[in-house]
Amino acid sequence: MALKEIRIPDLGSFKDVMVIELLVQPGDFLEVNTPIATLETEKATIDLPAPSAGILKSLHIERGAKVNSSDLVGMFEVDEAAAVAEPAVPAASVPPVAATMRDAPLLPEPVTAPAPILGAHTDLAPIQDATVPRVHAGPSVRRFARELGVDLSRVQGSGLKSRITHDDVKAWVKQVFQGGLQVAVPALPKIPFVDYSAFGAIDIQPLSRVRRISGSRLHASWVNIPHVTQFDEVDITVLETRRQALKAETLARGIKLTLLAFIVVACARALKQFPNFNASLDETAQKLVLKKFCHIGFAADTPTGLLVPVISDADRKDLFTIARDLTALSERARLGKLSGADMQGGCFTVSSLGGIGGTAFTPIINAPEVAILGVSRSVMKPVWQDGAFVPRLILPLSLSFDHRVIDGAEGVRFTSWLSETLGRPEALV
Ligand code: CAO
Repeated sequence: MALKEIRIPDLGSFKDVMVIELLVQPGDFLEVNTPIATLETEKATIDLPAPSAGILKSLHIERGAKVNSSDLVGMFEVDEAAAVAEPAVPAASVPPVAATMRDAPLLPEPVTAPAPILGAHTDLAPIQDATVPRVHAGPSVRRFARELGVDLSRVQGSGLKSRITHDDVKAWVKQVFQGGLQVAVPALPKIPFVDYSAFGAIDIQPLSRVRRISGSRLHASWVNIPHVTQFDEVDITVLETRRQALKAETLARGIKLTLLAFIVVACARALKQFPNFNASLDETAQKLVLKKFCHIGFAADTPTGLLVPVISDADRKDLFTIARDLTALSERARLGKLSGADMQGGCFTVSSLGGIGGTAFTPIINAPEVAILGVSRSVMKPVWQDGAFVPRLILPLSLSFDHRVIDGAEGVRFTSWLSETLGRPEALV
């Protein structure tokens, strides 16, 4: 047995190279090429391999230390007889560390370049290119992860500068085996609860069931769907004149002909023209589900909270049938008498706040639908026509859509088409 020094190999022009991970400890038996530590320059990370087999007696470097060529790494005990009998590595096959580092690609930020390790397996699964630039781990950690089939992009690094260490990989695997690992989704920051009773009198009310359910659905839609809202204005002067003219007659038939009925008819036709608006995104299969039916939901403000009853087959019903459905469903919603079936299968939603007020708003998509039309209060506005300002009744529209499915151009084509259609109400009656 002989005590031998392990020293940092020639690092070429690299100075003060950081030790980012220690992979062994005194007392460990090292095979030839066992990685002892991972070093990092601004260009690459590389493992420092054991020059021959033996027992590590002492370590003279620590994590975070800066090292240079020929610095003492540690002492290890070598069985010289065995080493002579079985020369582990032909000296010529050991590249100087500096050469490997020079070969590493020059990339911004601390980047891990896969460096060759002597004796490394050649039958390992290739590293997924897409994950390489994103994870920070030394070559031996990468090799270890590949041997275990661990996707390093899912492992949280606890090492220096968030490097992934061997222990992180082991802990991840352990978690998987214990069944405690959920898909790593970055948690949303929590809003801290403030106890307002410390500042004055308060009242506490439990959330209604409807509010709890709609709240979590709205939240899911808001955080999962990239919303875009397109605003537009529609001249409904002619439509409103027509509606007023029909009102008495329809009332006599027990039908309340509201503006919303015209809008639902126009939307049903728009969905035929723009089938992407009558779709749902199957994210898992990366497919679009296009519906050949047309059920339109409308937001109803009820004492217990927001409900969305659905008018089935709106594309096959005339204006008056839709007006009747709207009245009946709104009434049932307010009385809390909607059945589950009354609120299912919607393809598109209209949210009208026009009876209350407002100039515009950004409605949240009723997922898994891909678009929702917000309607605000119509107002008389001066519009420039044929060389003069004329009073016109203008209805503001706010169309929110899922940008993964619908592009901005298609969004504005949809609102323009709606605008034109509502401007010519004869076609809707
Ligand atoms: N501009 C101006 N006035 C309007 C209007 C508009 N866009 N829409 C309705 N009005 C006025 C009309 O004067 C109407 O009366 P007439 O039809 O007799 O003229 C009056 O408001 C009442 O309308 P309504 O509310 O009875 O009927 P509706 O069809 O417009 O709406 C319903 C029905 C159920 C959609 C509505 O009552 C409702 O609940 N709206 C709230 C929706 C909501 O909360 N959306 C937000 C969801 S996201 O938080």
